[in-house]
Amino acid sequence: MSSSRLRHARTPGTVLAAGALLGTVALTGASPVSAAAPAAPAPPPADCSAAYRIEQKLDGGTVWRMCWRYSTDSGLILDKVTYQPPGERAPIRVLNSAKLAQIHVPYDDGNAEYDDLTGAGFGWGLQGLKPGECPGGTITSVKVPEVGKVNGLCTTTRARGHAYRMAADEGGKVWAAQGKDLLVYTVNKVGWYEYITEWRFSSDGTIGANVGATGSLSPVDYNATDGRGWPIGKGARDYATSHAHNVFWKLDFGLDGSSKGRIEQYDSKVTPPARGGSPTVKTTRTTVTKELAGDAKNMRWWRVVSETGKNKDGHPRSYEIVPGHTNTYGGRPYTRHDVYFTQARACEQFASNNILNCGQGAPDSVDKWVNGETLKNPAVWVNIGFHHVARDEDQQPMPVHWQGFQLAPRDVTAMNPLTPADLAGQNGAPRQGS
Ligand SMILES: [Cu+2]
Repeated sequence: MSSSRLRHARTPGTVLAAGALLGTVALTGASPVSAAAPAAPAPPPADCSAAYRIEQKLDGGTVWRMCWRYSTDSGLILDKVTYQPPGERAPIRVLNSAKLAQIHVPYDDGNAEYDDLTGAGFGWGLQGLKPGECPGGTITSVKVPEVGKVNGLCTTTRARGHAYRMAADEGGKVWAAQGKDLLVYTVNKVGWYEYITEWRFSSDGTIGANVGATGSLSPVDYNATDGRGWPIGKGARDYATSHAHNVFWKLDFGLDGSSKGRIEQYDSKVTPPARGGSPTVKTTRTTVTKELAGDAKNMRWWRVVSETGKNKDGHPRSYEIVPGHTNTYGGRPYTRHDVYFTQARACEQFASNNILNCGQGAPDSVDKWVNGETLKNPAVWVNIGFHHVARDEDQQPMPVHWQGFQLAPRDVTAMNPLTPADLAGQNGAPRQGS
């Protein structure tokens, strides 16, 4: 944002914070009927002490478990994320680790460019939250090096509307359920901007990762009379400089407890009818065997497939990457692509301005790490960009602008994990006629 922005020495390494015990959040409202499950053995506790454990039972009986930690380089980090839908005897590991991997903010006039995580003090800017900012939830104290304890981690639940609805063919019965999400979030202030880092875990197995930008426009960037900004004050005055927020996340999948995974890319080609008739669509699967810088495209998607775990239908478990709206920023090699799959290396943690030591002369951005290695333990990098052309409404404070993506379960369970007991037999082609 400006040279007056907080600058900190590069401080690699992660510091565990001491926090208050996180209780599970009380649930209100009726839960839908869940599929009858045999009495399951008590799951092993997550591999972290109680102070860093998050566990939440949601509608239908789905339980999410994870460990959290806090780093002044990355902010909030979630580890050992497991999903246990009703009917599963044990938690299913989804992610070994998930976190932000950079927020790159270049201004349109070329006069400023920031790496908010590793170059502008994101992690030190953790904000304290009042109970009203974490409705119905628990605020946990986070120890931030050089800053002290901050009541900065919110864990709560939020209604998301219908989980499903289905009317019976006859008899008027309706199966319907209302869903609830577990939300885990922090707010970090960088200069005048404030970023809400939000993780959302749904009872149907979906994970949402979003960053919400709010706070204030940079007060030193109101000089865009060169056509690269927007007038925010009265008349033709106070042109706020346009800029981009390129947000990167890094995901280390651990499906069914293994960091080995296979990446698949799917593309569908639509052929309009030559004469009469109907359009047809052909979908092809490409296994991504080597590191890839991938570009989002209409009717293209990727999934991370477990090499070990299968659901009860015998299908390999996987998670699909579902990007939200993005402005792909062509200005830097690392912002040019929407997703990167790299063979995991411990020193490769930030999409740009990587502050860890990968050896003498080693490149420090994710695009360079895509160099032909065979993908066996893929690290998944998601880049969602927002080109911010300011508007009058951005004062004051700036309304929250969200950008992010989802991870959707694909064959993790053999059926809808929330299937009511009386529909549990409807797996596969339905019975025809009567
Ligand atoms: Cu902005």
